[in-house]
Amino acid sequence: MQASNGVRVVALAGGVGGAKLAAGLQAALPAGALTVVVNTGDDFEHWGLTICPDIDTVLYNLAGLHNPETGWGRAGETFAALESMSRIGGEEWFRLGDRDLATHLRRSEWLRQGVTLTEVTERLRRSLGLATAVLPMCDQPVRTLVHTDEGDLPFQHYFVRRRCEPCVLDLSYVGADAAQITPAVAAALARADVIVFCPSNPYLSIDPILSIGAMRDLVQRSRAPKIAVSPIVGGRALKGPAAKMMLEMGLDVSPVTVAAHYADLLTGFVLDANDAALRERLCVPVLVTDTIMTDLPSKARLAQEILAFAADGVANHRAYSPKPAPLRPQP
Ligand code: FO1
Repeated sequence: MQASNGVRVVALAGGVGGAKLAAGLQAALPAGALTVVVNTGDDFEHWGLTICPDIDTVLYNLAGLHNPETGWGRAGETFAALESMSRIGGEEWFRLGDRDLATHLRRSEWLRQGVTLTEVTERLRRSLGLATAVLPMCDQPVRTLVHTDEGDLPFQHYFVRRRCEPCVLDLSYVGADAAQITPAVAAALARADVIVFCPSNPYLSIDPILSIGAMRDLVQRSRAPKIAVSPIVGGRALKGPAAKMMLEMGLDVSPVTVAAHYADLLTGFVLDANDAALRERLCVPVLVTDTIMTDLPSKARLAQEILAFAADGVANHRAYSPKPAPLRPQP
């Protein structure tokens, strides 16, 4: 679906930080201008259902249905099913609310009928009346496996059951080699005028997306400005284990590490004002601003600033090529 004035933005997102900026971009853009490509490495089978936390967190945030305290799950949620489930010996460590459960039941029913995850997500998006496109990174199952000092843990076991306490040694995205980029994602990237790397965990949310088929190449080859927003502010992650993991993996807990991690994919980087002094250490143009998103107006403001920063880059594209174009050999 194309927006009236033609601008098309693709956001790569996972987790609560990604969902927040997706909502901000939606508010800042014409209806239909935004496509969100979502991490599915956090997905898992639970209660006999296929749970897709990052897809649901994006859908709920875009629809304004999310729990504002946690960022995930539904606002005004009840947990009657969870209580009954635990009474009959069902697992209760992953808190599935009653409203949220309908999403998992309906998705699992469709998946069992052979409907692709992309089509399932499209149906859920339409049921919420959203104009923003929400695309899983792929239709094949990819599962983030966390290699820790306590052994290999499926993502949700690390993140929720063990509350991110084990020490992270490495990560694998099981199934990524066999997964293919979907036609919908390829088309969105091909026509993108701006690509935004949301302030998600680079290792848990963005890397799984980039690990799928030709994804990294398509992003790299895009002529669109590619802007990453630091998920690290003042030496810590605003939410989740990014800072703790970076320390455990021997990395500097710094936006500079994040920018270097994305390496040659970026044409611009967004630093929080707390980290303005790091500007000189980045090799791409930098926008320094308040990146803390507490409510919809702050999400929309950040999104507007990112889009203006990208537009400057488009206007003076030369200023954004991180390295000068190679000299053409003289004939
Ligand atoms: N995160 C938690 O810390 N505890 C939970 O019980 C929990 C339940 C949950 C249910 C549905 C859903 O969509 C997300 C849920 N999350 C929970 C968040 C989820 O683990 C993470 O948001 C992503 O997987 C990574 O950001």
